[in-house]
Amino acid sequence: MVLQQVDIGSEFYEQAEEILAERIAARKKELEEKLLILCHHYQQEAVYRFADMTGDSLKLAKHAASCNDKPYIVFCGVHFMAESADILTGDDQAVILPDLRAGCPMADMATLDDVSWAWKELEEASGAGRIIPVTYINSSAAIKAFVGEQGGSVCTSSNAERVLTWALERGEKVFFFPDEHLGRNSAIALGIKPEEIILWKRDEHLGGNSAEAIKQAKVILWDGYCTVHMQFAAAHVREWRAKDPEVRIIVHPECRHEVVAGSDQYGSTQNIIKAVSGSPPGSKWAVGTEINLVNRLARLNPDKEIHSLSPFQCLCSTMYRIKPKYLLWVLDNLVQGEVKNQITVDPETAKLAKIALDRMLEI
Ligand code: CIZ
Ligand code: SF4
Repeated sequence: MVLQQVDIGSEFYEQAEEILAERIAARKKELEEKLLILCHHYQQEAVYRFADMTGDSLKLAKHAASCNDKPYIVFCGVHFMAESADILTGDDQAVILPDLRAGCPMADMATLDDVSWAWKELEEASGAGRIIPVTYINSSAAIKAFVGEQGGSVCTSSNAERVLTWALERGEKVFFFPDEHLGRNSAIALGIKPEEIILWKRDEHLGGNSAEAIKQAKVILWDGYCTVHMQFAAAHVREWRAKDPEVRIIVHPECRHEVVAGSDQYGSTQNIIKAVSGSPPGSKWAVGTEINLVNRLARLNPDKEIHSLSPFQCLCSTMYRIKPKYLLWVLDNLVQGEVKNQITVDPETAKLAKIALDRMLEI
């Protein structure tokens, strides 16, 4: 069933920001016993300030599962994150996404049909070699279920190298999706030769590769990407180096390899926060990730100089759809006993997807 965001009406649309904030705070108080509000690091401040817990997608999903006395989990993030939370939480907990249009373009670049088709072609072309699928957590529950069924694992941007190592110990090749760049950066960090890493182009026969290239490959990368992190370029790295030799450059591994290679360090959102917050006063940073997180780091670390690596505002526009008016709309409905925008993964898909998530947690 495809859910569509309904019109929330002028009562919410035309409300002033201060009024929305007051009403959200009041609703939160009323629902206190039953409600958990989770906010991803890329959320805007007007929403983030109401979080009971903040974090990356996995930390938030695990936290929701540990709060099994909370029947209402309002997930301020994107669709795949709410799905992961639904998979890990109990049947008596409802996971709610305040605006159903908050999807992740990267996750949408790997549909189950396309991946299953590519898997079939790849198995035929690679001969007897066993292929292990690895999916980044930024993928649909259906894709995670496919991976669970085929003996593979989920990974996050914190553990991609560890999961790749695990997969290469079990098979001859890894099929990694949906993010080409996290896959390439992790494979190169593990010392896999560039000629053993190939790109699978979604719309081409054999992904645009020869059967021979597939036989030689160790890592096969889906051609998905993050529209936000693709905005960071090697030229930005060079410009910062020329402008200020003292600046440390830290980027997310969803950036192109040339950006990661030019940086001083790279890591997941959690690792970026740790590195920047733990650096000595006076440190200077250029950060290659989503602008809401960069601005928050700057505000929380006034003793440091913190900038975006890019001269433009690299905003995740789908995360940005979670606005205070949508948060208030779901809370108002909860007070009246109505659960709006619930994200549910069907039990069979959830069971298989959980196998792939549990494998990651064991690795
Ligand atoms: O898993 C997450 O939350 C994402 C999208 C990135 C990260 O590095 O935390
Ligand atoms: Fe998806 Fe990129 Fe937005 Fe994360 S920042 S939700 S990967 S589009």
